[in-house]
Amino acid sequence: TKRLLSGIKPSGDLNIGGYIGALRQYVQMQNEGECYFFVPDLHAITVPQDPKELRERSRQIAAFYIAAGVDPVKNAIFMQSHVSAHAELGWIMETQAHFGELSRMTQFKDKSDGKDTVSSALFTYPALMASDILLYQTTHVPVGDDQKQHLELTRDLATRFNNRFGEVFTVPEPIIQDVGARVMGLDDPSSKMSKSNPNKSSYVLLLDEPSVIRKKFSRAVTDSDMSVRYDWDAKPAVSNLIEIFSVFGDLSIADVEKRFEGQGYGAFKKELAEVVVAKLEPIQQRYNEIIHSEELDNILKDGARRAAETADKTLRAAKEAMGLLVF
Ligand code: AQP
Repeated sequence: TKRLLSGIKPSGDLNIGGYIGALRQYVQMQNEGECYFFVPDLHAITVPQDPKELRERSRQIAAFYIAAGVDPVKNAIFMQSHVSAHAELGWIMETQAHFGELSRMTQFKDKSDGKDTVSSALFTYPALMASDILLYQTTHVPVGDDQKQHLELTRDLATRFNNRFGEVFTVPEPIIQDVGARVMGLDDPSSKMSKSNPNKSSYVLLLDEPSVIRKKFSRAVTDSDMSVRYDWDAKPAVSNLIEIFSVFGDLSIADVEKRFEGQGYGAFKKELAEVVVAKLEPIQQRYNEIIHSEELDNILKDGARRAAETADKTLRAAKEAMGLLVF
């Protein structure tokens, strides 16, 4: 059977990029195998976080997993920091990762670019991500375009470790989707829609109210050509909006183009806002029911217990293989 793992960092409020690239697939994933859905809070703290906000957002992300339809009975939903094996295997994977290969990670380059200081954990982040995946003997990892390189490194580290010390880890395969693999900012189609972007009009949040969603789409950048046509080279901003429409409106790219043939951007953006509002409404409703509930605490406690059962086994095997003393 397949083993799948995925998570969304509590580094900001969840937006439709994370929904398209991750969350919406979770419901489907749980029917395809044994799933681990975690909240990578240890990853979030590789950049400065306000403690109060981090605490709130960690709950929020977990609540969104459930609100989107993940079944907490069938799947483990947990906080990364509640399963200490992540940090421990993270250290072990750092001993296997090379400085040079970590230096080539484009996410590190992007995130450190122009900063006076960055944490050393931002640099070693991919080793921790490898441990997240490898602890559960994950066979498949759904990744957005931006995480492909990290997954490739995870595969290299797993293979390297296995070759040196014996078969401990499963080498995971990526699952990469075509549409929406990389949702771009509404203000700038050359940069990814990102939770930590300080420009609030660059994204639509999953918790945005309908009026805010309408306003954000009406202000989204387009181009001067006026035709709703899918062409990433010539029309990146419009192509990005077409992809968002395609996912939220459950239409193929071609059908979106056809529907707005001969119409300007005004009508397109208006309807785009409506399909997004409609899809988010039930998710927001369920979210509001559970966000402050004890049910959520219990799900996270139970999830951590179940996750640790699997993770601790792998950690022990890795330690033993390397020659760390194990009783
Ligand atoms: N814009 C996006 N398009 C497609 N997929 C996306 N994902 C995130 N943003 C987009 C996918 O969601 C999963 C969880 O991502 P994450 O939140 O853990 O990390 P991230 O990709 O670094 O997200 P952000 O929003 O850019 O956060 P910050 O700014 O804090 O780093 C991943 O599978 C990701 O591909």
